[in-house]
Amino acid sequence: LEVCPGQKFQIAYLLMHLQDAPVSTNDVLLNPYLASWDELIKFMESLGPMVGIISQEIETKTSIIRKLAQKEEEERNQQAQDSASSGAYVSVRSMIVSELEQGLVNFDQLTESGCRTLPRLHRALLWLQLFLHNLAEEKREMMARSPSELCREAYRLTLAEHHSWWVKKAAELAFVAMPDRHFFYKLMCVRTQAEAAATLNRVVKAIQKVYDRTQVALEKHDMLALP
Ligand code: 1Q0
Repeated sequence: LEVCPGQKFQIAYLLMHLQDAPVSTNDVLLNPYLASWDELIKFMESLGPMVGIISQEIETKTSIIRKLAQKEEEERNQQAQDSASSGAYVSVRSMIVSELEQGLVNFDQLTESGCRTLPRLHRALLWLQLFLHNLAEEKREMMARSPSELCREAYRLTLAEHHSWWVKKAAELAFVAMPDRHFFYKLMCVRTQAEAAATLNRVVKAIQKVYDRTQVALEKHDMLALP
């Protein structure tokens, strides 16, 4: 994918970060995972203040993991002279193992950990995948529907299940701010639905791989519903 001139959000960068994330046969690197979210924040920022609450929430969640990683790195640097040990927050699986060992994960009540934060981003990724998949659809019935409708529908089928009443209300407000199809075309530097579909389907595929691997890792440790 090529970079689109004059735009902050770059779908090419989003795709690049998503494709950089899978590592070994079943793991996901956290740096590119979080970088994907940074790129999505840029998209949200181009939509204006109505959706500021959402970009702020993503920022909060990514910062929690980054701060834990930083703290862990500082502690590791103080302890080990050999500096050969690699970080706990390199990948999803290394984070899970390390936080369990450190006793950072609480299955009964809310404590700030990477392991309870990741599933929040993970669920949002499922929403995004479904939304972009439907936005890519070239069938006439689907193309007749606005991004705003597609967004709402995808939300109700995925993320909404995990959200409180007031968060759902806030989400409904955000859907209204969703721009039309042409905004998305411009954003991706494409002109037709066929071109949009080609680009979006690459992103959807990349999300799928990241999502599936994260899902398996979280499921294995029973972490999908951490409080
Ligand atoms: C216009 C876009 C609409 C997006 C639809 C999702 C709406 C969600 C509304 C969320 C408001 C956030 C308030 C806080 C929620 C938290 O309670 C919740 C749980 O955390 P906790 O700590 O309370 O247990 N947090 C979350 O669920 C985190 C994830 C919420 C963010 C939803 C992700 C939105 C992603 C946006 C990227 C849009 C990209 C379009 C790309 C187009 C590419 C061509």
